[in-house]
Formats: sequence, structure tokens, C-alpha cells
Amino acid sequence: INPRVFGAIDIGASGGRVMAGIVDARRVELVAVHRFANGAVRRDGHLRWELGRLLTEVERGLAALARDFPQTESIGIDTWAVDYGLLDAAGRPLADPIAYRDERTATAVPRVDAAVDRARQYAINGLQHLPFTTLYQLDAERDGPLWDRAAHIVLLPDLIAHHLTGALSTEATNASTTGLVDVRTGDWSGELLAALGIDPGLLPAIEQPGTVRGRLRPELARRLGLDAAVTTVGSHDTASAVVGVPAADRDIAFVSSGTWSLVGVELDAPVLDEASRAANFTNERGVDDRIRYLRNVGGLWLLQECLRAWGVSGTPAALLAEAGALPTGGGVIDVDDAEFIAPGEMPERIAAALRRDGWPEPRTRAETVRVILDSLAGAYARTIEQASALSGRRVATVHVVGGGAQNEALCRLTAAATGREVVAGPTEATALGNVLVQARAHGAAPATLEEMRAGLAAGQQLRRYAPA
Ligand code: ADP
Ligand code: LRH
Repeated sequence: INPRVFGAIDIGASGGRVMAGIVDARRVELVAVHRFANGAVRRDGHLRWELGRLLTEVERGLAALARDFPQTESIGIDTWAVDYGLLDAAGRPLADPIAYRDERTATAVPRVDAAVDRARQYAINGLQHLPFTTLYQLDAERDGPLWDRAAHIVLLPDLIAHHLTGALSTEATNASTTGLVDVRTGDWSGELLAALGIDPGLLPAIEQPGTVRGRLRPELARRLGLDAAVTTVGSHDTASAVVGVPAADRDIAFVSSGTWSLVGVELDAPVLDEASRAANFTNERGVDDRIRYLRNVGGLWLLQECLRAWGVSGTPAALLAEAGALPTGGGVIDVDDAEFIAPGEMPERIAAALRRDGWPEPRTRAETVRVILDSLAGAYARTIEQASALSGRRVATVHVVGGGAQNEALCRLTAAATGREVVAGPTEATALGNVLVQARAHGAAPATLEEMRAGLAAGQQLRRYAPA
């Protein structure tokens, strides 16, 4: 049988890629046809995403896909969560989207929490408190100059899908990160929208992964040389990453390791009790209505920002190896502290936090990196214990997927801190999850997530780290 080809557009906070997913009866192979850098820029008083540049990079990637894989039948889109753009009544973007690390929500958080207390928010949306959740961002947006002209609030992957097809919907897994969806029904919460004074008509209807959103607009199809469907996938990158975890068994925890580390377990039903809220665990909606029960752990953002401050590009293997060879005990920071959310001066902020807590200050870059690695591994271990205790899910193995799966020192420290075997890879789990959900919708992949994951477990190159 001829293999079939599905294209994945996967854009994270630190970088994007367009990949061809070549699917045959036994396996999925990914070929990267285009990669590009991403990052928020400060413009017009806010940290923003450059929408025009992202769309140009997406089009470049699709042109490369058309060149190398003209038989591509469908494309899926995923990006980081919570952020959105505003469209006017004619469907034109009103501005570059403001990024979640922008400080505009500082005043919105107390205002929203006064309108609906946090316990009630949790009972409805089941989300951990993060200061940048869309509901806080929208409350800040209402004070801004664009609100009166806004006809549609559109999450980033849906904004790209709208550019490609002209169709407008909100994808279900990403909708669940807005804080405006009822975790039990999966639909917009009338109660929260009313409390925040947001007109429900601003929010496009929710669509499930595996639905055909539309086809590439004729003008684009001609220009790019590609006539393909756009199929809705788990458009929250973490939802697609969890689909791409190569584990046939369910007694596992995952660490989706990129700019953030999303650490948790997959469940069939949300955990909404007070202990779960107090531990700040989130119930995000997964593909096939699974629940991604997890916490956002500060992640490799800390490392990215140190490298940026040091003027180092890429992820230098030598520095990671040097850090990995240092002894433990040099100090740890709380990677989840809100003080690390904003960009800038990360080495200094880490040193200040260590000083404040009575740790020695790092003398070298490797020592700073080691503090980050030890702090992340410790946070993963605590989070996995809590996820297991709060949900009742036994955890035998820890799967690390995403760019951070290549960080050998971090994987080794994670195995030691969790006392469990770590299985690292695939690096591109998100693109794999994106491709598999499309392939299933078009009859080219198995019906259940377990069967898909068993295929990945057999077909992907994985590294194992023993707990000792
Ligand atoms: P996101 O989707 O959030 O942009 P990715 O999943 O692409 O993130 O992961 C990016 C991270 O992966 C980088 O910040 C870096 O720390 C890590 N990484 C990428 N390449 C390597 C490598 N060769 N060795 C170690 N870590 C790497
Ligand atoms: C990871 C991620 C995470 C969200 C954050 C905004 O890329 O989507 O799941 O919390 O970005």
C-alpha cells in the first residue's frame, strides 16, 4: 500500500516547524520540511507574537511540503495554549496578539477573582491558577482600545486555520485552557462569561479534534501548489504531545518538556476536589475527551532565558554536560514562582532567589545551569507524586517527550529524583500526535489512543534512564 502523508504545523513559544507525517500500516515517520524561531517581542507597550511573520513561516513551510510531498492530503495545526487574536467583523486581525508573559494581567487577576472566587472558578473550569489564563487576559483586553471593534476572539491555532481556510471555530482541547469552558460539559460556561461580561457571540463554536475544518483557500492552494484539507487536531500543543507519548500502558506519568514542563497523568474524568485545587492541579481536556491532569512546571524557559542573556544560541551540549557532571547540592529555586514568568535578566533573578533562600550564588554558567536542572528534576518528582496521590493513578514509568527529552543530564536527574525509570523521546511527540489524529480522521490510523501509542512505542527511537 502507498504510504499516506499528513502535514503538521507545530509552533511552540520557542520555535515552529512544519513536518510531513508519512503514515503506513505499521508506522509513522516524520520529515521536517521547515523550521523557524519564535519568541515574543516588545512592541506598542506589550509583549506580542508577530502574527504576520508566523503566517509567512507557515506558508513557507506549506510550500516546502508541497514541493517534497505533493501527495499531502491534510494539514493539522497546533500551538501553545491560552493566547488569542481579535478579528474585526470582516475577519481581519486587529493587532498582533499579546503574549501570555505580558504583565497586563497584574490588575485583571484580583478583579476577576473578586467577580468569581477561585473555588467557584475551579469547580467550573478545573484549571490550576496561572496569572495568564485567557480569562484574565480578556479582562485586561476589555480596558484596551480594540475591544469595541472586536467581533471574534480566536485562539492562535484557529487564527492560523482561519488564515488558511477562511473557516472559524474553536478547537476543544485548546478551548479548555481559556478558563471559560465548563470541564464537565466541554462547552463555554455561560456562568463565567456572564460574570466577566463577555458576549458569548465573540467566541466561535467548539469543534472536536478529528473534524475537517475546511480546505486551503483556492488562492493559497494555487500559490503554494498544495490542495489539502485542514483537519482539526489537538490544537493545544500539549494535547497533541500527550497523544504522542509512546506508552501502551496507562500506569505512566508524562513530562512534556519544552519552554514549559507539563507534568502529570492522563485520566478519564476530572479531579475537582479541594485538595486538587490547593495543590494547583489542572484538568485540561485531551483528545478523545481524556483529562490531562497536570501542572505547569517552570520548564526550560529558565535555561532559554539564561542562554539568551549570555548571548549563546542553540542548546550547547558542552555546557549541559559540564552542568550534569557537577555535584548536586548547589542550591534549588522554586521554578514555579511567578517571579520567573517575565523575560529578562534570568541569571541575576536566579542568583537573587538563591541568595534570598540562603544558598550559595553560582560562580559559573555551568553552576547556574545545574541549579536549573536540579530544580526542575525536583519539581517533576514532587508533581508526579502529587498527581498520583490526588488521582489514584499508579505511576510506574515517567515518559519525557519534546525538545527537552534531548537533555540527557535532566533525564538522568529526573530518573534519580522520581525513583522511576525515565523513557525519553520522541522529541517531536507533538507533531506525531498532530499527524496521528489527522490520520485517524482520514482512516489511516487506529481507532484508540492506546493503539496509536503502542505503535509509537514500537516504532520510535527511545532512550531509557534507570532510576539509580
Ligand atoms: P516549545 O515547543 O515550547 O518551543 P520544544 O519542545 O521545541 O519547545 O523544546 C525546546 C527546548 O528543547 C529548548 O528550550 C531546549 O532546552 C531543548 N533542546 C532542544 N534541542 C536540544 C538539544 N540538542 N539538547 C538538549 N536540549 C535541547
Ligand atoms: C506549552 C503550553 C502549555 C501552556 C503554555 C502557555 O507550549 O501550551 O501547555 O500552559 O504553553
